[in-house]
Amino acid sequence: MEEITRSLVIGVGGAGGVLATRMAGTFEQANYLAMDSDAKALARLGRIPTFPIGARVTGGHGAKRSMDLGRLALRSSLKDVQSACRGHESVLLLAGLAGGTGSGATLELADELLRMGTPVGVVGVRPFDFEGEKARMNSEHALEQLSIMGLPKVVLGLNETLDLETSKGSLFDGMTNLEERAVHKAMEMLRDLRAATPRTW
Ligand SMILES: Nc1nc2c(ncn2[C@@H]2O[C@H](COP(=O)(O)OP(=O)(O)OP(=O)(O)O)[C@@H](O)[C@H]2O)c(=O)[nH]1
Ligand SMILES: [Mg+2]
Repeated sequence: MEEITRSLVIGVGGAGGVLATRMAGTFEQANYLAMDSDAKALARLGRIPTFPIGARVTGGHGAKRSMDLGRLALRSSLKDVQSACRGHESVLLLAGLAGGTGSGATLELADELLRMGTPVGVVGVRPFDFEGEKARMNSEHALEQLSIMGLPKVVLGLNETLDLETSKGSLFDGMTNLEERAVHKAMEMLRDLRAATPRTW
């Protein structure tokens, strides 16, 4: 009983997988999945189970910053995704919102979880300014849609790591710092989702 009512943390897309893997290293009281339309990116991760989506629509090569392709990737694997999510008391999504998968698949998955009646929250990462207009648009659109859905969300900006870089050290230090803060926020959100969920045991 305890096992099947655990929360599930899903890293969606490349950055999502990295964040979920990092979180699994510090927080053992959840189940984890790394979900991506990019087979190579999944193969680079260790530690947590991987879950390829959309092989038929992306050929396993990722959504290449296309939110529509990210949405399609999730929808084309919907049955498997539903099975993986079923039986968890809540689901937390971690994603880089600039990516095609990180934006599109995250939105589709959040929508599906709402339909399933599963409490869901999102911890998202905004892109660097230098990633360009497409990245910014994906991220802003995803945030807008998540707000319309009324989902709890926390967002951290990659640009903040540039400030840290100048004050404290390398970009790597800045990224590590951001990822640690994202994991911390994710743990807080899981606690909040848990507190808001009626217990069935
Ligand atoms: N913190 C962090 N951010 C990352 C990492 N890798 C990529 N990002 C950022 O995450 C955002 C989305 O990039 P990806 O995760 O590569 O994109 P994706 O979700 O895989 O989407 P597609 O590749 O387009 O299918 C961008 O702003 C990247 O800069 C990472 O390892 N750590
Ligand atoms: Mg990718």
